[in-house]
Amino acid sequence: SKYKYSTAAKSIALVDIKGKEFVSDDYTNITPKIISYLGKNLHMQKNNPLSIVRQRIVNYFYSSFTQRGAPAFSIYDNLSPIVTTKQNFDDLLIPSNHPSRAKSDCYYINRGNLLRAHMTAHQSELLRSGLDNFLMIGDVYRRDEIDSTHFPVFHQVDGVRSQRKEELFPGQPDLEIFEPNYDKKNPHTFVNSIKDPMKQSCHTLEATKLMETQLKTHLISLTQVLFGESIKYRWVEEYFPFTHPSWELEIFYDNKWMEILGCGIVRNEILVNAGPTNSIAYAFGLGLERLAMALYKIPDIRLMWSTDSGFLTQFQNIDLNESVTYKPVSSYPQCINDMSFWLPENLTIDTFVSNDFYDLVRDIGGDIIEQVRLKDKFVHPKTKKHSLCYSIVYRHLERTLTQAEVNEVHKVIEKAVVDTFGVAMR
Ligand code: FA5
Ligand code: MG
Repeated sequence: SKYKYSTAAKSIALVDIKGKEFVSDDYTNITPKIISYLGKNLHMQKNNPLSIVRQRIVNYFYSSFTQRGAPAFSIYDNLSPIVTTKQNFDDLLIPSNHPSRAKSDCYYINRGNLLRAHMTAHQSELLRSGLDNFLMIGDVYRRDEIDSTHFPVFHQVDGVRSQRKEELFPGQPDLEIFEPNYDKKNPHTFVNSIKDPMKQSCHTLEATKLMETQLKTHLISLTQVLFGESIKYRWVEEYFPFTHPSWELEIFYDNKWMEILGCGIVRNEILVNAGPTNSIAYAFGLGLERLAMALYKIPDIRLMWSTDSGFLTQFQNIDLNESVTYKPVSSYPQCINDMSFWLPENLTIDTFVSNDFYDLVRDIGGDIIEQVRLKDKFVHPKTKKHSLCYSIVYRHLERTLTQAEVNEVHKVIEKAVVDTFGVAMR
């Protein structure tokens, strides 16, 4: 059977990722399945919708911002997804107890290294190398739920645009980026607060407001270039540890609001730690899958990974700005099998880590897993034993699965769940 699973593989001492070896520890939770996605670079594959959207975004920034006739933005689309916790979190002022660092949310190689959870992980190093306007494009990895808009690997375009006083306020020498008590020569002596919802304490209101206007104008015109002038959108206030103030942009698609990006004014501490002490910057991060799904009406995020010609030819040699509506190759039937189990004494329905369960299901079933949903939780009134029931939805995107084949996979998953979590099947 091709659906084999060995729990022994979890205790390997060395993790080999694309020929590079890492020593594993109590944080290691990266799986062979996830490692197999590294280097696929869908955002660079010619006929992949993600690559078409990437190209359109790059073109927008290339044509909208030039310096002496040359593009003002540099593009980084080939940075290794293996990053340190310093890059992914510390450099971005993400506190050590922040939930986004949890083992249940990230793919850790070991305590010090992980697969980047966002492209913002590269922001500080690129600022440190002296760049002021740049885009970072690549694959990001997150442990998450399983449904039509979530996949553990997706793609982001992150950007930074920085300006000095003369660039932000040309011909207005009396307008300042910084409040008078901020000393550019000794920026570390200034304690920058984000208590004021309008701005960081080091920045003037004029500079913050002008940056906010530019940021929002640029991202809305990008959205209109992609979806047309009539696209419905709204801004939502947000919080990110690395920007202040911060927002998210939502577009109205398929009768609901869908978040497409997060953005804000870069925390001055990040700029100062990386070098620049006299500029202000905005940053944003947007998801390529969500844009491609909305643009081409692609109903399932797994299709981005399709190597089926029925999918790829629909995007072959199309004009970049051509409007394409994905036509389902055909829809194969689903098989839904339930799995109920009693938790061992050391676990409760609240401490059981569902992302661990989802990963195991995906590790074994691979891409035929369409969705996993929690169907029922139950505490036995007498024995006080805890029980969970999940529905696993199986569907192959390119052929019909037989119930016998699904049952076989389902059994292998059951056995692995018993071995891994110490549960008892009901
Ligand atoms: C971030 O990742 C921030 N790093 C973005 C940012 C950059 C903010 C710079 C400020 C400055 P967030 O987790 O909201 O934020 O993800 C950003 C975008 O990625 C989302 O708006 C969405 O378009 C996409 N995204 C996030 N999670 C998923 C997912 N599970 N599947 C598909 N797309 C996703
Ligand atoms: Mg968000």
